[in-house]
Amino acid sequence: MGKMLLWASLAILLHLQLGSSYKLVCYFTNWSQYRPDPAKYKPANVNPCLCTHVIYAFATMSGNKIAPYEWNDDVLYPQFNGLKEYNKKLVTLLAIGGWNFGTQKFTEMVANSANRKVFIDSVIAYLRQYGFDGIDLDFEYPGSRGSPAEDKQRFTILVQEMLTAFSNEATGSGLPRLLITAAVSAGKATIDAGYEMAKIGNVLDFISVMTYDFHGGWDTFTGHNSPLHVGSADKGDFVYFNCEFAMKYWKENGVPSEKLIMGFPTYGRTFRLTSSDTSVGAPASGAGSIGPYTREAGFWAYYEICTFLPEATIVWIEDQKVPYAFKGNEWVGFDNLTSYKYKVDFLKANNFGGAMVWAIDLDDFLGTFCNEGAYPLISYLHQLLEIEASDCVSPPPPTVPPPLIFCEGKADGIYANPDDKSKFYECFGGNTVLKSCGDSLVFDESCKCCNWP
Ligand SMILES: *[C@@H]1O[C@H](CO)[C@@H](O)[C@H](O)[C@H]1NC(C)=O
Ligand SMILES: CC(=O)N[C@H]1CO[C@H](CO)[C@@H](O)[C@@H]1O
Repeated sequence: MGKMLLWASLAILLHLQLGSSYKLVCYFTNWSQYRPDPAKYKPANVNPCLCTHVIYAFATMSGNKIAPYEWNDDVLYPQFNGLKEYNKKLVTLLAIGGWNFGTQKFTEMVANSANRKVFIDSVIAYLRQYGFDGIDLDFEYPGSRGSPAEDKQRFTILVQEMLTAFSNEATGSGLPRLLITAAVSAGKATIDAGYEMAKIGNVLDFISVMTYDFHGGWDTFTGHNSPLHVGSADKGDFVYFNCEFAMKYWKENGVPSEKLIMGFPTYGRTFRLTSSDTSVGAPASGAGSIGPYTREAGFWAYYEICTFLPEATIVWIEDQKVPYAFKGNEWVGFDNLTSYKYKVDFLKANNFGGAMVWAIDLDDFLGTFCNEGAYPLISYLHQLLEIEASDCVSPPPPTVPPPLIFCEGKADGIYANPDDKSKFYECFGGNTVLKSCGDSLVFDESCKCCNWP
């Protein structure tokens, strides 16, 4: 009995000292700064005590060298890396590429050793200049979307050469070696075409599998954005379209499980129903309405979803362990705390290395939309993964802009602003978005649009 207690307290002590070894990797997106208040998100909004790794998305490439995207990236980078003053253990990475970036510049860069060297040298100089701890390669995807088949092997060569160069630089500078990570596809066909899994798994510090976007407005039927398991309705290749399959596929093909990080979306994907069928697999004609803050067809942030839920019908997909909701002809597959719990249990049972979140700015970061506290989804991941943050000093919380109440009790639509003709209101589920006409235009009631005065 006494021995048992001793072992138990030793285990607790060890655990306290070492903390959990899981990673919580959170993406920050450069375009969230352009969303309307209160959804506008800047590096100052990042809670430095929440995640173990934060990744700035995205940098671009010019003449085979890494380069900034935004006019103010050189202002945002230092703010972003300044988060380390609050959390000494926070790891910052700079992501290059992404979906909209396409493949062409990656293909040119990996094509020969001279181009790769120009790229690798520029990355080292750039990361050191701004104080990032590493690079996150978001090549979407080698061997697909216009990238030729041989990019699969060339991508391996790139990461191998990068590791050698980063190691040499660390020896020379005396600084810790820069990290090399990648965000990779969760689609079987794309994986097969794009990655020498065991080889890159040997070199990369960790691999984030993008286990989301399995279904969306591009399909002709409803389906969940990020189901944990295969669904009873899945036929043919659709049996591969789930987190469980993708994570196990990467593991079975030779990547050490603790290097594999599972993707957790803080957003959902929407559809427009075309019949009275509201089930999973129901006919749909493309994406649902754009979100008032994220303004992208087929895509709602968690803070847009939670304001849709009170009047919607919510259904739990039992075999896939994720919820969806519908109202009228709008249908959204999303994640909530319960689906996150199932996913974390799965991740732990398979010894995966942790969770990756796309994206930190899509959670209810102020806590004003969902009334579940700030960052309800990511805070829950932080808790479930037992992230140690005792050394982290929270900075003063960012000032919360006063809520706009114009739309309370009003129908969805566009309204003139009685106080300022250069602006107008957009109402969505009782939420108020104040928009500007821009240039020297004014709001015109007759067309409900911006017009010349
Ligand atoms: C998540 O959604 C399901 C389906 O509606 C629900 O049963 C569950 O309670 C939700 N979880 C939380 C924490 O609200
Ligand atoms: C405003 C904006 O979207 N800026 C850039 C952020 O990074 C992406 C890469 O996916 C660029 O396409 C954008 O121009």
